[in-house]
Amino acid sequence: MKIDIVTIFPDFFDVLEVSLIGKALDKNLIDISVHDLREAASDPHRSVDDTPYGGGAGMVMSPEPWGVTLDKVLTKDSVLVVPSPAGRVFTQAQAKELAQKDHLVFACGRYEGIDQRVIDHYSASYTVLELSLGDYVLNGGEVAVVAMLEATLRLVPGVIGNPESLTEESHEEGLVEYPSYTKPRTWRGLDVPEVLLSGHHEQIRQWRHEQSVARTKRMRPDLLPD
Ligand code: JFE
Repeated sequence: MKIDIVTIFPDFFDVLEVSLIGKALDKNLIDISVHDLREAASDPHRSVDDTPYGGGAGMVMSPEPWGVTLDKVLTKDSVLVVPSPAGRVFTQAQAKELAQKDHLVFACGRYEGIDQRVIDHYSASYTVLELSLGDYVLNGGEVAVVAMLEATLRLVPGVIGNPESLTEESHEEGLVEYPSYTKPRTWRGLDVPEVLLSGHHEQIRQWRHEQSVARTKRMRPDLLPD
């Protein structure tokens, strides 16, 4: 999979060189290029923003540097992902879809966001996904892209060390995870639930499912059907 990221903070993506994604890069399973939007700025000050038409606080990212950069990076099979607090919420289902693509391009906005015509222009020729990480406001798209990439790339075959942990996750789809325990058997007076020490695999499977359902009801009732 090829990934291009456009940002005014290229250093932000140094974090992708560590852990799981770093190893996938070493194995050439994925190829990530980070592009500095300011290289497409035409003035000596390399400005990429301007005041908003209609007034209001803050600045808006100018369309021209985006046009210059995206025209170079996009190819016929690209999917353009634009993080935005106004986008659809990014989900595990979205991560699974993105993991199937050959080419992802991420456009990281800053300030109050990108001139809407950039999204409108590329939507005529490409799949453009405006995606939110959740219902809170970040200062820009970079943190959202790191999270979306981690969620997506761990689903690309070969990226994750133990693919069994992926199939196990999918068994309990629509529910939150059951609680996990490791040694020691007693810690600060708290015992590991007896059933997990029993060796009765069917009972363990059933207990974990019950825990998932109870936790989902308590923590994430929005995930359960009414
Ligand atoms: C950008 C900003 C105030 C945007 C009207 C680009 N889930 C999520 N939260 N925040 C973002 C995503 C996000 C994504 C891209 C971004 C925030 N900002 C800051 C500030 C209003 C904004 O949009 C700029």
